[in-house]
Amino acid sequence: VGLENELRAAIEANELHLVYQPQFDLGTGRVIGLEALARWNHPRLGPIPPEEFVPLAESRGCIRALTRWALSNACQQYLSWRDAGVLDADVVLAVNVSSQHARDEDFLPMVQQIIESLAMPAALLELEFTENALMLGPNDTNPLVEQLKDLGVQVVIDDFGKGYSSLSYLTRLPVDSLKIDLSFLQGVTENNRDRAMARAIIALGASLGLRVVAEGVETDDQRQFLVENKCSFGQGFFYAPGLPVADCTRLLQQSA
Ligand code: G
Ligand code: G
Ligand code: MN
Ligand code: NA
Repeated sequence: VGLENELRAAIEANELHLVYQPQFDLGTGRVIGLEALARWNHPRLGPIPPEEFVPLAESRGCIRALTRWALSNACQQYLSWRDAGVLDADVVLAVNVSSQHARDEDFLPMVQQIIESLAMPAALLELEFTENALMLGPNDTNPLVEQLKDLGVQVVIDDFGKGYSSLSYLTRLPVDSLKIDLSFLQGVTENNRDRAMARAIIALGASLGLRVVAEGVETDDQRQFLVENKCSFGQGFFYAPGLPVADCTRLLQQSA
């Protein structure tokens, strides 16, 4: 009767759903991406946050089921938006991936099977990993990144700056983009140190040729700071939180 059994059943019963947080070009306001975020509305307990049910799935052996569900669901929704003509051709779909999959031999074939069976354009799919997941030892990077690149999908480092890994691994990982952890943006309009740190991370990503996305853009001042410092992309409550499908459709129609 534990929550873990309920989670497995909930995945099968479609009790979970995805919301989509749009990512924007901070200069033009154009939508450039959509990040799928899982939600569980428990019939008795109410909403259970992913910070609770993702670790539960990880410890109870149902993380593959959760990831398979999230990835295929998100791709299907993305393709239906494309078919409806509400997405520009270069809008990407971002899906969060548990760090457990960084060492999971079944993960790569699972991704391949899902994108092939749904005819999802691989280049428009971004998989987000935390930096700790991609770092094996001080000198070893995860071969999964190369394998995913060979499949044609984009690999993104999520929550960048929050982990414990050394910066040198970044130069060895063929990732496509960095998402700056939202903690770095929090103080940029008040505090010189936070500003210096945020600028350094943006410059680091840019100098490595990576696409840099700021997370947690909550104010127009933060947006302006980013634009002035050449961070072109961001997401956050200033624009929109994770939106249910109907609300996201409306936003996409309005910005099309
Ligand atoms: O959406 P929210 O800010 O509540 O997300 C909280 C955390 O849960 C974030 O770290 C996010 O990456 C993670 N998360 C959300 N959806 C998924 C998912 O489908 N799979 C995994 N592995 N993590 C997710
Ligand atoms: O770890 P990841 O980046 O995947 O987590 C995304 C989480 O960040 C989502 O749960 C979302 O609710 C949250 N989030 C998105 N935008 C903002 C924001 O502007 N401010 C804050 N505090 N949280 C945000
Ligand atoms: Mn994320
Ligand atoms: Na993040």
